[in-house]
Amino acid sequence: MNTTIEQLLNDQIKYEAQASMQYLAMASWADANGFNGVADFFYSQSDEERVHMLKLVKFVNERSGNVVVPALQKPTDSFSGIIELFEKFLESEIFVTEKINQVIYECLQNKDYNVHNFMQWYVTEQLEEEAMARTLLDKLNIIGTDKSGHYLFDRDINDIASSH
Ligand code: OFO
Repeated sequence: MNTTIEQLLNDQIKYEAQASMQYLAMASWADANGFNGVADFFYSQSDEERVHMLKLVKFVNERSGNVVVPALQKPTDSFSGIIELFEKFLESEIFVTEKINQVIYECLQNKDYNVHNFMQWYVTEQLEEEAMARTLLDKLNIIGTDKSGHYLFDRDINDIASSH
């Protein structure tokens, strides 16, 4: 495997791991602040990002590349409210999409169609996740700071997410 691509895939392992830990911190904050639906949503997002990370680890190993399990930054764990949680969620997904696009770009430059093909799964996944993050943030922006609206959002979030 080309060393640039190998490095980018290792970077991507780190971004997926970082997203997993960030969503875990968000789930835990929501749990501690009485938003049980939001907590379940982020616990499961955290699990999904870990799966994304593992898929990359296994792929790099299958291709006889060298996986470097990364050190991570401490995630943000204090938030002003659930709107900030979802702003952060969208921001994180946009960041990951940009990084995936960078991997795709390098694959094309290096004519590595195998990795390019593998990365298509991430492209599709990111489209869905970004769309879901935007939908949820749009709903919250409509609700604004209304507490009963936040109560209903928390109650309904997993239905909204699963029907997305
Ligand atoms: Fe949603 O970040 Fe993984 O791919």
